[in-house]
Amino acid sequence: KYTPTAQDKFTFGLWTVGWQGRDPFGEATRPALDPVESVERLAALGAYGVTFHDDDLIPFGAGDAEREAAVKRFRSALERTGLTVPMATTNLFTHPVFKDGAFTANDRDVRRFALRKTIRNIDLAVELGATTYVAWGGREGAESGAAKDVRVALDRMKEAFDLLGEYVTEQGYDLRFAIEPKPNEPRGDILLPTIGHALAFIERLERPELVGVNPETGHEQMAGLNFPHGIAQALWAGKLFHIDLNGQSGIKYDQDFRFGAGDLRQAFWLVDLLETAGYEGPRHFDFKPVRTDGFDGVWESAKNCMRNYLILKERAAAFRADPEVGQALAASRLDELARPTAADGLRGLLADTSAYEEFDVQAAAERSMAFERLDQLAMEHLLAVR
Ligand code: 3MF
Ligand code: MG
Ligand code: MG
Ligand code: MG
Repeated sequence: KYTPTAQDKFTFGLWTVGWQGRDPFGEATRPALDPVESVERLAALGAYGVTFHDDDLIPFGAGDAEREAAVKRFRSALERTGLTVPMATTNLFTHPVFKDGAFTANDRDVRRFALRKTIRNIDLAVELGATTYVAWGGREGAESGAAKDVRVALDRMKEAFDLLGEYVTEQGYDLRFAIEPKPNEPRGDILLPTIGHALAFIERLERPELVGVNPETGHEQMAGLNFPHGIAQALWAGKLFHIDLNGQSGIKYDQDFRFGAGDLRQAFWLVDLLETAGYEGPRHFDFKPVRTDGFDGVWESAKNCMRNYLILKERAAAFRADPEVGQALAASRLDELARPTAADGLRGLLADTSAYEEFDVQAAAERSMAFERLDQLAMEHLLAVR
């Protein structure tokens, strides 16, 4: 019943199941995974696709022969399994050369290298069929005040996306960019820290239509924000190009739990939103299998990212289909929210004495919104007791 199919469009980063468990305090607890094995196992679990950073597939600094061999093996695994590559991205954070960032590093030569590294992987991404290119500015930030002139750094960030937009346009690529916001970690503070910052930035670019967002559950929640609300605003702006699903318990380090762990209620509302708002992109998991577990836990958690999504999809659909929920929604006047406030225009509003002069403020203030009943119904559907 909760078995995924290709229609569900579940995708995983190679770096997720491939995470070896290295953290700031401890060494790897698992050996490296061959990308070919990841492709095969994810396909067997019912995934639709895989995504990668250039360095997940081709070791940083590899020569042309090594690069070609790695791509060839990967491509044949994709062909064998039918897995797709809807998205790819660049690692601009692991190598020490990126210690002060990439597109906004103070050093100009590092910025030029970062752009060339990105463009090189864009070519590969397009060859493999990707239509979305994610950009997470992991090291674009600072730990101290004078170290980064943020306004100037944003000029450089804009310059980078303008150049990348020019490149894909000139090449005639069918590829759009998705900026992934994150408030902090690994930098003390990262530029474009939330969905809202990224949306505002995109509008300043030369080709805003080519750039959207790739929000991650845990990243918004690290800032104490409501993830479904952020996703709703991205959808409203027509900018939800991609999404990173995972789990996070409150304002802490980036926990990257499997989807469904962490804030379960936000996960429920998120699935309800994605499934009803017409989002058609991949359901991409960016999680880290806990470092306490061996490969048993890696494949168990990958399977359960998808299973939890499908369980929540069923629970959200049951909530929406319940006639009592329909009544509760009406009692809470969601239908009224959907009505324009002044279809009669400004003139109508100003002429309407019932809107102000004769408005019964007291009566309106006393009306219950009846939200408690509505939320309890949601909770009981989530807990499957209805
Ligand atoms: C870090 C992340 C990144 C991005 C990845 C894809 C390593 O917190 O979420 O994962 O998702 O770089 O752009
Ligand atoms: Mg992350
Ligand atoms: Mg995360
Ligand atoms: Mg991510």
